[in-house]
Amino acid sequence: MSNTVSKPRIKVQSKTERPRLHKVILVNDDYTPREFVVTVLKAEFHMSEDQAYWVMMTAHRRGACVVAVFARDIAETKATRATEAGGRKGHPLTFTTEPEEWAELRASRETSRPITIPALPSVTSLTSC
Ligand code: TYC
Repeated sequence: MSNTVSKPRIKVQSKTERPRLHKVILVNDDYTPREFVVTVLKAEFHMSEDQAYWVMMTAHRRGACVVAVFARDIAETKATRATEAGGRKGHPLTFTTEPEEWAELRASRETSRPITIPALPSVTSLTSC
């Protein structure tokens, strides 16, 4: 039998892990009608006509636009639902998701609720814009 006494390895977790926030991104294409994009944004993301129009136009002009920021699961579900809404009508409309570092920082200071940022100027940081 060995005389070696090994210390129990205990990892102390100092704080509760916060779910990573993800951006939902609207991607431009050449085929989906503008009015249809606006309709989907209003239905899936509860935007007003004006908000939806400007998000659609930003994606149209710049290639992509951040629609909103949510916890990862919600972002993925919404992006899938919105993309499928286009697919059902035969449109190539696409919503993607990606991690949002800035929103995580802000949420860690303020609240864990999702932050909706339609047509945020920081969209310029997107590689696709
Ligand atoms: N570019 C499309 C058109 O001219 C409209 C459109 C805008 C499509 C944004 C997708 O994410 C999009 N009909």
